[in-house]
Amino acid sequence: MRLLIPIIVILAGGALAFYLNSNGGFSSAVDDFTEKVKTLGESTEEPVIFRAWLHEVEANPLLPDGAKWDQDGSAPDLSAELYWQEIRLLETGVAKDSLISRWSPTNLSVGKLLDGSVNQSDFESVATLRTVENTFLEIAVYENDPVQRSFVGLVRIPATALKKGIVNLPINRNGIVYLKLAVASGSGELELLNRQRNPDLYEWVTEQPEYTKSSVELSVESISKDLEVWGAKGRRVLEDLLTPDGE
Ligand SMILES: [Ca+2]
Repeated sequence: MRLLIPIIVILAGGALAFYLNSNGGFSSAVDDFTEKVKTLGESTEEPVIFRAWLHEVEANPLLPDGAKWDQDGSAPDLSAELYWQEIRLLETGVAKDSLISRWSPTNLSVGKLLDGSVNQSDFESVATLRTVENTFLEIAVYENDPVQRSFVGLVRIPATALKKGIVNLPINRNGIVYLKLAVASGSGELELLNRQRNPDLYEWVTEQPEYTKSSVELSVESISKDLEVWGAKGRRVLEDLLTPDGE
C-alpha cells in the first residue's frame, strides 16, 4: 500500500496546484496586513537590497497545551523557509533537538575553500531581497520528524521595515518564544551586525499559506479531502494508505 502513495501524490499534484493557485483565499489576509502597514505612512526611502537569513529561533520546552514537541520527549527539530512576494528564497537545514536553534549564513565547504575554487557568494545561504513598498519578508517555521514536517507558524514583516542588524521578533505563541532575523547589506562582506532592531509592525500567522506548502503536502491534503467525501469508506482507504505494511 505504501508504494501507492508516491504515485497518487504525483497524479494529484498538478491538478491540485492549479486549483489552489486559482483560489485566492489567502491573499485577503495579506491585503488586511497591507492596509495595516499603510496606516504607518508611505516610506520615503529608496528601495535597498539586503541579504537576510534566519539567525536564531527559541522554542519553549513544551507546547502551549503542555504537550511535548516530539513523541520521544526530545526538543523540537525546527527548520524555516524565507519568502518574499510569495516566492521561496531560502530554506534552512533542520536544527535537530534544539530549544535554541541557530543557522549560519554560509554553507562552508572546507575542501572548496582550501583549493580556492569558490568565492564567498558561492557558499552564501541567504535570501536577497529589495525593500519594495507593500512587499513582505515571511519566515515559515516547521517542526520536522523523520517522515514529514508540520507547519508551526509564519512571521510576516514589511520589507521596508528591514534595517541592517539583528531584527528581534518576539512571538510567544505556538511554542515559539522569538525569532531573530539577521539583515546585512546587499553586497560586500557578509557580516552579522550586533545592532538590535525592534520593528513596530509584524504579524504571526497560524494558518499555513498555500504557497508555502510543498507539492507532497498539497497532494496529501487533497487526497484527504477527496476521501472525506466518500465518508467512512474513504477514511478506511486513507487509514490503509497511511498504515505501514504489516500493522
Ligand atoms: Ca526532536
